[in-house]
Amino acid sequence: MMALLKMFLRAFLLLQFAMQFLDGAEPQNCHGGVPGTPGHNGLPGRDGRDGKDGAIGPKGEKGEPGVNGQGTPGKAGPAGPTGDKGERGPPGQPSLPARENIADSLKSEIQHLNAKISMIEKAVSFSTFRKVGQKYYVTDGIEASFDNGMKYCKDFGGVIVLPSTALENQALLKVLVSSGLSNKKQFIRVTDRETEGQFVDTEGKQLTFTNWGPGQPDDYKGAQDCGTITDTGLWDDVGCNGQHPIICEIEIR
Ligand SMILES: [Ca+2]
Repeated sequence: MMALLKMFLRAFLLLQFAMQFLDGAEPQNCHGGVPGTPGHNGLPGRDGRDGKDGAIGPKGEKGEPGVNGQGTPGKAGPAGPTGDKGERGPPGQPSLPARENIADSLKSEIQHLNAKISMIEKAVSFSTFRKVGQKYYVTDGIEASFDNGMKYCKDFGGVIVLPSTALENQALLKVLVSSGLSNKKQFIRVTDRETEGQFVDTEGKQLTFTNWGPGQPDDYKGAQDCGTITDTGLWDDVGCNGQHPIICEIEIR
């Protein structure tokens, strides 16, 4: 039995040797042992380096226009209508120069008021006075010639009275009556000494109002160049050197 097994084994080895020889393989070392079973596959190697950039590809197709794209701003449109005026803002603080101006203005106003008070004090110092608009008609019943009457009134900052409206003429008549001098004609500031028949005021200005009585001015006896007012309110020309009560008008500004 053992002999049979040895023979079988020897035959097997011979057969394998012959097959290797026939396959062209190098003859194994006669002294080598039986080849082992093939090993397992090894692990995958590392990734290689990146390759070079490839060639530029063909140009892509033109894209479609965007939907919400915003263009460049257009030109400014015309100005709109003017808005409503806003409410008045609170008053600002005046600047220093403005405050100085206000101070100067107040100073000037005080001086003006002082002068005005002084004029009023003079006006009301007369026994008869009446406020007519911006003027005071005043009298103490002093009688004088036309020229002296002018000087007298000037001392009080005034002139001989001259009504320039029917209303003022009426006011003057009231003074004439209340002063108790209605039985006498009072001088009014009109004269025709420069040009006979042309009555003007003492500054040579044309009269804007006259109230001559019937037939007046008549230049009676060629010696009547100054005007007076009678107790009816009508005017009459008389001699300038006659003595007549003087009523002054003092303008308060
Ligand atoms: Ca006359």
